Amino acid sequence: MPRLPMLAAVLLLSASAAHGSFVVFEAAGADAAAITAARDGFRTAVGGDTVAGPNGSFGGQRREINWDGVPNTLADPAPMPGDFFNSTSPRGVEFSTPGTGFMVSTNSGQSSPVLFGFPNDFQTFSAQRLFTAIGSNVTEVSFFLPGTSTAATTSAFGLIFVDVETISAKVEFFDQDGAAIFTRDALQSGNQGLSFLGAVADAGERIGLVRITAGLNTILSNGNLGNPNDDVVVMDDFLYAEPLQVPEPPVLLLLGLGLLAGCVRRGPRRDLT
Ligand SMILES: [Ca+2]
Ligand SMILES: [Ca+2]
Ligand SMILES: [Ca+2]
Repeated sequence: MPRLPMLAAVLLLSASAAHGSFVVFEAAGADAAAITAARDGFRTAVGGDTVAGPNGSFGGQRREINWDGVPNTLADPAPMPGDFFNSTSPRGVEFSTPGTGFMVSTNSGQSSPVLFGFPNDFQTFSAQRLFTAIGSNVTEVSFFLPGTSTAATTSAFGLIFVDVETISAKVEFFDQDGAAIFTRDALQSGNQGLSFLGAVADAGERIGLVRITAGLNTILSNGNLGNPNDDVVVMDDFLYAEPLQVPEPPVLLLLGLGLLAGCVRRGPRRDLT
Protein backbone atom coordinates (compact mmCIF):
# COMPACT_ATOMS: atom_id res chain seq x y z
CA MET A 1 0.00 0.00 0.00
CA PRO A 2 1.41 3.45 -0.91
CA ARG A 3 2.39 5.47 2.12
CA LEU A 4 0.51 8.70 1.32
CA PRO A 5 -3.10 7.38 1.31
CA MET A 6 -2.40 5.58 4.58
CA LEU A 7 -1.17 8.77 6.24
CA ALA A 8 -4.21 10.67 4.95
CA ALA A 9 -6.55 8.07 6.44
CA VAL A 10 -4.86 8.26 9.84
CA LEU A 11 -4.95 12.06 9.91
CA LEU A 12 -8.63 12.12 8.95
CA LEU A 13 -9.47 9.74 11.79
CA SER A 14 -7.51 11.85 14.24
CA ALA A 15 -9.19 15.10 13.17
CA SER A 16 -12.64 13.54 13.51
CA ALA A 17 -11.98 12.54 17.13
CA ALA A 18 -10.60 15.96 18.03
CA HIS A 19 -13.53 17.96 16.66
CA GLY A 20 -16.30 15.88 18.13
CA SER A 21 -18.73 17.20 20.69
CA PHE A 22 -21.46 16.08 23.03
CA VAL A 23 -25.17 16.85 23.06
CA VAL A 24 -26.09 18.10 26.55
CA PHE A 25 -29.35 17.46 28.39
CA GLU A 26 -29.80 19.42 31.62
CA ALA A 27 -32.43 20.87 33.95
CA ALA A 28 -32.78 21.79 37.62
CA GLY A 29 -35.64 22.62 39.95
CA ALA A 30 -37.53 21.98 43.13
CA ASP A 31 -38.83 18.51 42.37
CA ALA A 32 -38.77 15.49 40.05
CA ALA A 33 -41.21 17.12 37.62
CA ALA A 34 -38.68 19.90 36.97
CA ILE A 35 -36.09 17.54 35.52
CA THR A 36 -38.12 14.65 34.10
CA ALA A 37 -38.33 16.09 30.56
CA ALA A 38 -34.54 16.53 30.40
CA ARG A 39 -34.03 12.98 31.71
CA ASP A 40 -36.50 11.67 29.12
CA GLY A 41 -34.75 13.57 26.33
CA PHE A 42 -31.46 11.97 27.35
CA ARG A 43 -33.11 8.55 27.41
CA THR A 44 -34.47 9.02 23.91
CA ALA A 45 -31.10 10.21 22.57
CA VAL A 46 -29.27 7.24 24.08
CA GLY A 47 -31.83 4.74 22.83
CA GLY A 48 -33.67 1.83 24.31
CA ASP A 49 -37.17 1.87 25.65
CA THR A 50 -38.44 3.65 28.76
CA VAL A 51 -37.33 0.56 30.66
CA ALA A 52 -33.56 0.07 30.80
CA GLY A 53 -32.07 -3.24 29.70
CA PRO A 54 -31.55 -6.23 32.00
CA ASN A 55 -28.29 -7.14 33.70
CA GLY A 56 -25.44 -8.56 31.68
CA SER A 57 -24.93 -7.72 28.03
CA PHE A 58 -28.14 -6.52 26.46
CA GLY A 59 -27.67 -5.66 22.84
CA GLY A 60 -27.03 -1.92 22.93
CA GLN A 61 -29.86 -0.85 25.21
CA ARG A 62 -29.59 1.93 27.75
CA ARG A 63 -28.50 1.11 31.29
CA GLU A 64 -29.75 2.72 34.53
CA ILE A 65 -28.94 2.52 38.24
CA ASN A 66 -31.40 4.01 40.73
CA TRP A 67 -29.76 2.43 43.83
CA ASP A 68 -33.18 1.33 45.10
CA GLY A 69 -32.51 -2.39 44.61
CA VAL A 70 -29.34 -2.44 46.71
CA PRO A 71 -30.07 -4.78 49.66
CA ASN A 72 -30.33 -3.45 53.22
CA THR A 73 -27.16 -5.38 54.14
CA LEU A 74 -25.15 -3.14 51.75
CA ALA A 75 -26.97 0.13 52.53
CA ASP A 76 -26.43 2.77 55.23
CA PRO A 77 -24.76 2.25 57.68
CA ALA A 78 -22.86 -0.45 55.72
CA PRO A 79 -20.65 0.63 52.80
CA MET A 80 -21.55 -0.42 49.25
CA PRO A 81 -18.65 -2.12 47.41
CA GLY A 82 -17.42 -0.12 44.43
CA ASP A 83 -17.76 -3.15 42.14
CA PHE A 84 -21.35 -4.00 43.18
CA PHE A 85 -22.73 -2.99 39.75
CA ASN A 86 -20.27 -5.14 37.84
CA SER A 87 -20.25 -8.23 40.07
CA THR A 88 -23.37 -8.68 42.21
CA SER A 89 -25.60 -6.76 39.78
CA PRO A 90 -23.61 -6.83 36.51
CA ARG A 91 -24.31 -3.56 34.72
CA GLY A 92 -20.74 -2.89 33.57
CA VAL A 93 -19.65 -0.07 35.91
CA GLU A 94 -17.28 0.10 38.85
CA PHE A 95 -16.74 3.08 41.15
CA SER A 96 -13.62 4.47 42.81
CA THR A 97 -13.00 7.50 45.02
CA PRO A 98 -10.14 9.24 46.83
CA GLY A 99 -12.39 8.92 49.90
CA THR A 100 -13.00 5.83 52.01
CA GLY A 101 -15.81 4.25 49.99
CA PHE A 102 -19.46 4.57 49.00
CA MET A 103 -22.83 4.37 50.66
CA VAL A 104 -26.45 4.22 49.54
CA SER A 105 -29.01 5.71 51.91
CA THR A 106 -31.31 3.52 53.96
CA ASN A 107 -34.99 2.79 53.46
CA SER A 108 -37.42 3.96 56.13
CA GLY A 109 -37.93 1.55 59.01
CA GLN A 110 -34.23 0.64 59.29
CA SER A 111 -31.87 1.66 62.12
CA SER A 112 -30.18 4.51 60.19
CA PRO A 113 -31.91 7.79 59.32
CA VAL A 114 -33.19 8.13 55.76
CA LEU A 115 -31.52 10.58 53.30
CA PHE A 116 -28.15 10.21 55.09
CA GLY A 117 -29.65 12.11 58.04
CA PHE A 118 -30.28 15.33 56.04
CA PRO A 119 -34.11 15.46 55.76
CA ASN A 120 -34.13 19.21 55.12
CA ASP A 121 -31.51 19.11 52.34
CA PHE A 122 -32.09 15.95 50.32
CA GLN A 123 -34.98 14.33 48.48
CA THR A 124 -35.05 11.38 46.09
CA PHE A 125 -35.82 11.34 42.37
CA SER A 126 -36.41 7.59 42.63
CA ALA A 127 -37.44 6.49 46.14
CA GLN A 128 -35.96 5.66 48.54
CA ARG A 129 -32.22 5.37 48.11
CA LEU A 130 -29.57 7.98 47.25
CA PHE A 131 -25.83 7.48 46.58
CA THR A 132 -22.70 9.22 47.88
CA ALA A 133 -18.97 8.78 48.21
CA ILE A 134 -17.75 8.83 51.83
CA GLY A 135 -15.04 11.29 52.83
CA SER A 136 -14.73 12.72 49.30
CA ASN A 137 -16.81 14.65 46.77
CA VAL A 138 -15.34 12.68 43.85
CA THR A 139 -16.70 9.47 42.32
CA GLU A 140 -15.02 7.97 39.27
CA VAL A 141 -16.92 5.56 37.03
CA SER A 142 -15.07 2.95 34.94
CA PHE A 143 -16.79 0.79 32.32
CA PHE A 144 -16.53 -2.96 31.67
CA LEU A 145 -18.21 -5.60 29.60
CA PRO A 146 -20.92 -6.39 32.17
CA GLY A 147 -19.83 -9.05 34.63
CA THR A 148 -16.22 -9.20 33.35
CA SER A 149 -12.91 -7.43 33.91
CA THR A 150 -12.69 -6.50 30.21
CA ALA A 151 -12.41 -2.72 29.86
CA ALA A 152 -15.19 -1.03 27.91
CA THR A 153 -16.35 2.41 26.88
CA THR A 154 -19.72 4.10 26.58
CA SER A 155 -21.15 6.84 24.37
CA ALA A 156 -23.34 8.64 26.92
CA PHE A 157 -23.60 9.28 30.64
CA GLY A 158 -26.01 11.26 32.79
CA LEU A 159 -27.00 11.51 36.42
CA ILE A 160 -29.19 13.27 38.94
CA PHE A 161 -27.59 15.50 41.58
CA VAL A 162 -29.43 16.40 44.79
CA ASP A 163 -29.18 19.78 46.57
CA VAL A 164 -26.87 21.73 44.21
CA GLU A 165 -26.90 25.25 45.68
CA THR A 166 -23.80 26.79 44.10
CA ILE A 167 -21.61 25.92 41.10
CA SER A 168 -20.38 22.88 42.99
CA ALA A 169 -21.22 19.80 40.93
CA LYS A 170 -19.86 18.69 37.57
CA VAL A 171 -19.12 15.76 35.30
CA GLU A 172 -15.94 15.20 33.30
CA PHE A 173 -15.48 12.58 30.56
CA PHE A 174 -12.14 11.05 29.57
CA ASP A 175 -11.47 8.80 26.60
CA GLN A 176 -9.85 5.36 26.84
CA ASP A 177 -6.40 6.98 26.73
CA GLY A 178 -7.19 9.33 29.64
CA ALA A 179 -7.60 12.48 27.52
CA ALA A 180 -10.27 14.93 28.74
CA ILE A 181 -13.08 15.15 26.18
CA PHE A 182 -15.96 16.84 28.05
CA THR A 183 -16.66 18.83 31.22
CA ARG A 184 -19.75 20.66 32.41
CA ASP A 185 -21.12 22.10 35.66
CA ALA A 186 -24.55 21.00 36.86
CA LEU A 187 -27.31 23.61 36.99
CA GLN A 188 -28.18 24.91 40.45
CA SER A 189 -31.44 23.61 41.92
CA GLY A 190 -31.73 25.55 45.17
CA ASN A 191 -31.95 23.94 48.59
CA GLN A 192 -33.25 20.35 48.48
CA GLY A 193 -33.74 20.52 44.69
CA LEU A 194 -32.79 18.13 41.89
CA SER A 195 -30.45 18.66 38.90
CA PHE A 196 -30.13 16.43 35.84
CA LEU A 197 -26.98 16.57 33.70
CA GLY A 198 -26.32 14.18 30.84
CA ALA A 199 -24.33 14.23 27.60
CA VAL A 200 -24.42 12.02 24.51
CA ALA A 201 -21.57 11.64 22.00
CA ASP A 202 -22.57 12.77 18.53
CA ALA A 203 -19.38 12.06 16.58
CA GLY A 204 -18.32 8.61 17.69
CA GLU A 205 -16.50 9.69 20.87
CA ARG A 206 -16.03 6.90 23.42
CA ILE A 207 -16.02 7.57 27.17
CA GLY A 208 -13.60 5.41 29.15
CA LEU A 209 -13.94 7.19 32.50
CA VAL A 210 -16.46 9.58 34.08
CA ARG A 211 -15.37 11.74 37.01
CA ILE A 212 -18.25 13.13 39.04
CA THR A 213 -17.70 15.98 41.49
CA ALA A 214 -20.67 16.20 43.86
CA GLY A 215 -20.58 19.43 45.84
CA LEU A 216 -17.82 21.18 47.76
CA ASN A 217 -18.40 19.23 50.94
CA THR A 218 -18.05 15.62 51.96
CA ILE A 219 -20.27 13.30 53.98
CA LEU A 220 -18.37 11.50 56.74
CA SER A 221 -21.35 9.69 58.25
CA ASN A 222 -25.08 10.28 58.74
CA GLY A 223 -25.63 13.98 59.40
CA ASN A 224 -21.87 14.64 59.65
CA LEU A 225 -20.07 16.78 57.07
CA GLY A 226 -16.38 17.28 56.44
CA ASN A 227 -16.92 21.04 56.22
CA PRO A 228 -20.25 22.47 57.44
CA ASN A 229 -19.74 25.70 55.50
CA ASP A 230 -19.68 24.27 51.99
CA ASP A 231 -22.39 22.95 49.69
CA VAL A 232 -23.10 19.24 50.22
CA VAL A 233 -24.47 17.35 47.19
CA VAL A 234 -25.42 13.68 46.76
CA MET A 235 -26.60 11.64 43.77
CA ASP A 236 -29.57 9.65 42.56
CA ASP A 237 -30.10 7.85 39.23
CA PHE A 238 -27.17 7.13 36.87
CA LEU A 239 -28.00 6.52 33.18
CA TYR A 240 -25.60 5.43 30.43
CA ALA A 241 -25.34 3.68 27.10
CA GLU A 242 -24.31 0.03 27.21
CA PRO A 243 -20.56 -0.35 27.80
CA LEU A 244 -18.93 -1.89 24.72
CA GLN A 245 -15.50 -3.45 24.39
CA VAL A 246 -12.69 -1.14 23.32
CA PRO A 247 -11.91 -2.26 19.74
CA GLU A 248 -8.42 -3.45 18.88
CA PRO A 249 -6.85 -0.99 16.43
CA PRO A 250 -6.59 -2.45 12.88
CA VAL A 251 -3.10 -3.61 11.90
CA LEU A 252 -2.87 -1.02 9.12
CA LEU A 253 -3.80 1.78 11.53
CA LEU A 254 -1.12 0.67 13.98
CA LEU A 255 1.40 0.61 11.14
CA GLY A 256 0.34 4.11 10.08
CA LEU A 257 0.57 5.41 13.63
CA GLY A 258 4.07 3.96 13.89
CA LEU A 259 5.12 5.77 10.73
CA LEU A 260 3.57 8.99 12.03
CA ALA A 261 4.86 8.75 15.60
CA GLY A 262 7.73 11.18 15.10
CA CYS A 263 5.73 14.03 13.54
CA VAL A 264 2.78 13.57 15.96
CA ARG A 265 5.12 14.09 18.92
CA ARG A 266 6.50 17.25 17.36
CA GLY A 267 3.09 18.63 16.34
CA PRO A 268 1.03 21.19 18.29
CA ARG A 269 -0.80 19.80 21.30
CA ARG A 270 -4.56 19.86 20.79
CA ASP A 271 -6.69 20.72 23.80
CA LEU A 272 -9.70 18.44 23.79
CA THR A 273 -11.46 19.97 26.80
CA1 LIG B 1 -29.13 22.26 51.18
CA1 LIG C 1 -33.06 6.21 44.11
CA1 LIG D 1 -26.26 21.47 48.96
